[in-house]
Amino acid sequence: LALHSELQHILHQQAVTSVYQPIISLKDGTVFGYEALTRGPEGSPLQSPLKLFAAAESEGLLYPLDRLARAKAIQGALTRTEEEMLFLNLSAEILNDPQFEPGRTLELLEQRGLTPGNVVFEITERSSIEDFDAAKSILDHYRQQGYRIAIDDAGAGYSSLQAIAELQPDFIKIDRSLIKDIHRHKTKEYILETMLSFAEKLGIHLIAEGIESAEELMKLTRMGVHFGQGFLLGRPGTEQAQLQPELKNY
Ligand code: G
Ligand code: G
Ligand code: MN
Ligand code: NA
Repeated sequence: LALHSELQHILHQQAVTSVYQPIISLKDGTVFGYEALTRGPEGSPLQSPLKLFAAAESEGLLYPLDRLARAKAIQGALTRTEEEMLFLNLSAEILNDPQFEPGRTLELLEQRGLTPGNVVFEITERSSIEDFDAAKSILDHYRQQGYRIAIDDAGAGYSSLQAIAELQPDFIKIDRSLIKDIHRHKTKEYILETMLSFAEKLGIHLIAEGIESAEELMKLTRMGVHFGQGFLLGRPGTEQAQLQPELKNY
């Protein structure tokens, strides 16, 4: 009950904010785009997005929270140029929302001078997609409108490589559990090599998540991973100035 009223309060006050974490091209160190990460109000038990979205789901308020979070993410986006991409997390459950149509998204993007071509929807692989065929046709529909698709947290969830291939994503984001200390674990390296070759054959770009050390960054760059994200390259924040010194020297 307390959670429910906290959520309703958050929705009513539109009290969520977005922080943005850069996604960097490992070839030349340039900013490829930003992932928007939603936060509840400071001091709230629902400040963490994991708690916020879990509560919304169990309280039957996922759809309105998702719409609010996406609107805030677009309004505050750091993405400034035609080339920079805005990565938006999408709960797989949202693909069942009859009201989830990109119409409003499009309007908000246009207000910011952005287009669907600037947007990558990240679908998490952690929870298996229940109605796979329905999800696929919705994603195909978005792709036709110019949006791009990423499979989030890949390697940590349930989707088979076959399922990933069928969704035909533009990007696969490799879960940070696979990236952690990759320079010291041969099995992680072999798994990533396999995913790289798989992705290359299908024309998919890989994004390594959770890069925290220079050793990891060097290894991933040498292996030919296209893009990277993580505390080493930039923490979630609201300013371009968030970029860490490591990156400026990179
Ligand atoms: O920022 P970080 O702490 O904590 O985010 C934790 C998780 O919350 C991540 O897995 C991220 O995908 C998810 N998350 C963050 N913002 C959103 C959002 O706007 N929508 C959805 N569905 N998930 C989000
Ligand atoms: O998965 P979600 O979209 O899955 O992933 C975003 C989450 O990962 C956020 O909670 C963000 O704060 C966190 N994150 C981003 N970079 C790093 C990192 O280098 N290390 C760790 N531990 N977490 C990170
Ligand atoms: Mn994500
Ligand atoms: Na992720």
